[in-house]
Amino acid sequence: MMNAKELKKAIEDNVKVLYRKTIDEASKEQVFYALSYAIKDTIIDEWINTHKAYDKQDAKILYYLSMEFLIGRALGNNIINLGARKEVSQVLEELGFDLTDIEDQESDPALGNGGLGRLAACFLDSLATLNYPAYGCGIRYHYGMFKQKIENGYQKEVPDDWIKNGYPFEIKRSEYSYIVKFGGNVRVDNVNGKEKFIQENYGSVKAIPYDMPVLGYENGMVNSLRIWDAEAITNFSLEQFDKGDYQKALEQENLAKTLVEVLYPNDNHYAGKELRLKQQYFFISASLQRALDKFKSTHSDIHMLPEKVVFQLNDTHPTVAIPELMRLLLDEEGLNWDEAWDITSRCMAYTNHTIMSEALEKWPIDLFKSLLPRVYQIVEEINRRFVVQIRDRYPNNAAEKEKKMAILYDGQVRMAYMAIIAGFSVNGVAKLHTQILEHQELKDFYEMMPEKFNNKTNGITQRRFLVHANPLLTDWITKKLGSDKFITDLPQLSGLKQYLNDDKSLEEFMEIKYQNKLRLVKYIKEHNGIDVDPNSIFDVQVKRLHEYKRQLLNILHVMYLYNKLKNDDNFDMYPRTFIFGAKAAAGYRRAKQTIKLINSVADVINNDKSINGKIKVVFIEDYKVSNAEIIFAAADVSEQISTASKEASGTGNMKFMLNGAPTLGTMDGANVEIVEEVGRDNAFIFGLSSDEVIAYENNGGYDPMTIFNSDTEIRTVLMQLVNGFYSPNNTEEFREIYDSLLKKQGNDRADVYFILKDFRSYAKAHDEVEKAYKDKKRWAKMALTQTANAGKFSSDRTIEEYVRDIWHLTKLRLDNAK
Ligand code: B1N
Repeated sequence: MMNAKELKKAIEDNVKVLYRKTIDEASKEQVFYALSYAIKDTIIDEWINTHKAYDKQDAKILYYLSMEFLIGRALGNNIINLGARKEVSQVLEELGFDLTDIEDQESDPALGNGGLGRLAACFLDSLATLNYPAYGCGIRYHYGMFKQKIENGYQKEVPDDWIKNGYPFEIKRSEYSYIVKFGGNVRVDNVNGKEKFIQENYGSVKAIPYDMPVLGYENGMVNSLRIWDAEAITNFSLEQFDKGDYQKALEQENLAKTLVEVLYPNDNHYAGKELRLKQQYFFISASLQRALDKFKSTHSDIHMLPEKVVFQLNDTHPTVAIPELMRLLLDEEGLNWDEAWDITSRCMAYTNHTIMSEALEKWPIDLFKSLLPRVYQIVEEINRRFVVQIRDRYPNNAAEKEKKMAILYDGQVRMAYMAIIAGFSVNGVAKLHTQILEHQELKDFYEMMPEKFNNKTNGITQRRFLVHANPLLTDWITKKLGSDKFITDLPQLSGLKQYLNDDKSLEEFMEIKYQNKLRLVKYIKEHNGIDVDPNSIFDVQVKRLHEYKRQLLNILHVMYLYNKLKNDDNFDMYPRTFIFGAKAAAGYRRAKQTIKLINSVADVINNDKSINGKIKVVFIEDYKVSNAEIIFAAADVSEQISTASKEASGTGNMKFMLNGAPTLGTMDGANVEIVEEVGRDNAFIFGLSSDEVIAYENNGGYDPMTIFNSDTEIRTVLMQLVNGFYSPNNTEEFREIYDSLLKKQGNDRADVYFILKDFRSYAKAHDEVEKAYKDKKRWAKMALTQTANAGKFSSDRTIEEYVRDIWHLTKLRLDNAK
C-alpha cells in the first residue's frame, strides 16, 4: 500500500488525467473513480505476484463454478482488506471528502439473486484470506439483479446497468478468449480405426474473460473472479456471408448480444428457459477450456489433472461441466472413456443448496440435445453406463431404482443426478439440510454411495459483515479483546463472554446498537420518508421474497397485533418497527402480491394516529448488499421463519447474529446450529419441526380450515384480506392470498407452508421477545451472547472444511507478502 502522501497525489493525478479537473472541482463520483484507480494500482503488483506464485509452486487450483457471484461493492472492502481504512479516510478528509460518501458512488454489482450468490462471494473472500489458490468463474451479466422501485405499493423492476460508466475493478483479458459452439449436428469420422466426433453446422460465440481482483485480508494474496462476456465472431460472420449464409451470421451476432445480457432473477426456482441453458454452457465451456490450457502450459500429462485442479459446482447450474470436461478429454485430448471418466469424476464436486422441488433443474431432452448435440451424446453414455450399474446392483428392483435415479428419464435430463453420479462429493449447506438430503431427497443415492455425502455448514465473511458493515462494533470488540485477530479468526469472539455480566460493557454494546439504529433511521427517512423511533424494537426480515420464507406469516401477525391494539383495551405493547426488505422474481405473482400487502398494511398502520406509533411497518425499497450492511448492524430481532425443512441453510441469520440480534425462528437450516451455539434460552424458537412438516406432507392430516373456524382472531385477520380493510379501492386485491391459505390450489394443499398451523406459536414467540426486550439488561446480555458465539459462522471455517474434506488445497506462500 502506498503511503498517505502518495495516495493523495495519486487521487489528484487521476482526477486530472480522467476528468481534466483539479480535486477541488471534482464531483464525488469523479473522486470515486480516481480513488478506485489508485487502489487498483496498489493491488496490481500483488495480483501479478500471486499468480506467479501459483505457477512457481505448481499449486492445486480450485475453480468455483457459479452462475452467481453477488459481490456487492468492491471499494470499501478492498480498502479494508488492504488494511488501509483509517489512512484512506484521512486522506479523503484532507481533500474535503467523506469515505462513506465516496463508497456510495459505486454501483452495487448484483450478479446474483440471494444467498447462493452471496455465499459464492463470501467464499472468494475467505479463500484469498486463507491463502488458497482459487478462481471464481461466472458470467459478466450486463444487467444484474434488477433495481426495485415501489410504486403505489407494487414492485416495479428497473434494469440495473451497473457497468454503464465503466467498472474500475475489472480488467478485460482478450488474450484468453475462447470459442463456444452451439447446435448443429455431430458427424462421426473414422480415423485410423478410431471414431472421431465432429460438430458441424453449429453457431458460435467468442467468450472473453474479465478479471476482478479478490483480495485476502492483509496477506498480499489476490485471487481472481473471472467473469465471461460474449462477443460475436466478426470475421466468421463475413465468411458466412460469402457462403450466402447471411441468416446464420446474423443469428450469431444476436446470440452474442443476448447471451450474457441479463441474470435470471429467480431464486430457488427453475424456469426451463433455453437461454439459461445457453448461459450455463457458455461460461462452463469457456472456463474449462481455459483451465485445461492453463494446466497444460505447465504439465505434460493430462492424467495428472485431478492432482492440480478441482471444480466445485455451485448447485446444479454448472453441471454441464461434467459432460463438457468429458468431451474435452475425449475429443480434444484423445483419451478413452475410462480414462476420461476417471479424471472427470475425481475433479468434480457438487453442492446442493435446496430441496425445493420447483428449483430442481430438469431439462427437456429435446432442448438439451438440439442445443448441445455432442455433449448430449456423452450424457447418454454416462447414463447408459450408470443404468447398467443399477441393474447389476439391484437385480430385483432395477426398474424402480432406474425411475428414481437415472439421469435421463421421462424425457428429461436430471442435472442433480448427473452431478451426484459423476462427482466425488455431494454436500449440503447445513447439518439439518444434509440429513434431509441423505434420508429423504437423495436417499437412494446416499444408500448406493454414502461415501460421497458430507455436510459443509455455510458461513459469512466477517470482513464485510462486521468490519465493513459495523465499524463501531469492530472497534469496540478490538478494544475489549485487546486484539483484532477475530478479523481472521472469528472464534476469538468467544473472548467477549467474559463481559456478559459486566454492566458497563453491556451498556456500551447497546449504545453501539443504538448508534447503528440511528444510521438506519436516517437511511429510512432519506429513502422511504418514514419517521422511525430508534427506541422501538427493530424487528427485521430481509431476504428474497418466497412463499416458503413466509413473509406472509410475519405481516399477518402484524395485522393481528394491530387489531389487538385497536380493539382490546387491556392490550398494550412495546413499540415495534417491523422492517421488511425483499425482491420478488418478476414473474412470481404470489410474491408480488405479498409485497403489495406489506405496503398496504404499512399505509394503514403508519397513518393511524390512534395507536401512538406503537407499530410501524417499513418496506425498504431495493434490498441489496450495500443497504443490507446497514440493516444487519441495526437489527434487534432477526426473523428466520421459513417452514421447517425448506430453508437449506440461510446466511442472513448468521449476519444478524454476528451483529448482535437474536433469532426469532423455526428449527430450520442453520438456525438449528445457531441455537446450538447460543443455547435455547437465547433464541425465540417456534413452529413445527422439520420432521412434523415432512410427516404432514407425506401423510396428510393438516386442514387450515379447522384453525380458521376455531380461532376468531386469526379469522378476523384473514377476513381483512378480502373485506377491503387494507385495500378499500379493491376488495379483491388480496383474494388470491386468502384463497391460498384456505383452499386447495390445483394439486397443492391449502396453506402449503403451514402459516396458520404455526401462527399461534409464532405469536407466542413474539410475546417472549417483548418480555425479554423490556428487561434491558437481560436483552443486552442476550444480544452480546449472539456476537460472542458467532465464531462458528465465519466462511473461513467453512472454507477450511471444504479444503480438508473435498478440495485438498495447499496454502500459497507469498514471499513478498507484507
Ligand atoms: O442457497 C443459500 C442457502 O443459505 C439458502 O437457504 C438457499 O435457499 C439458497 C436456483 C437457487 N438454494 N437454491 C438457490 C438460487 C438461484 C436459482 O436459480 C436456486 N438458492 C439457494 C446458500 O447455500
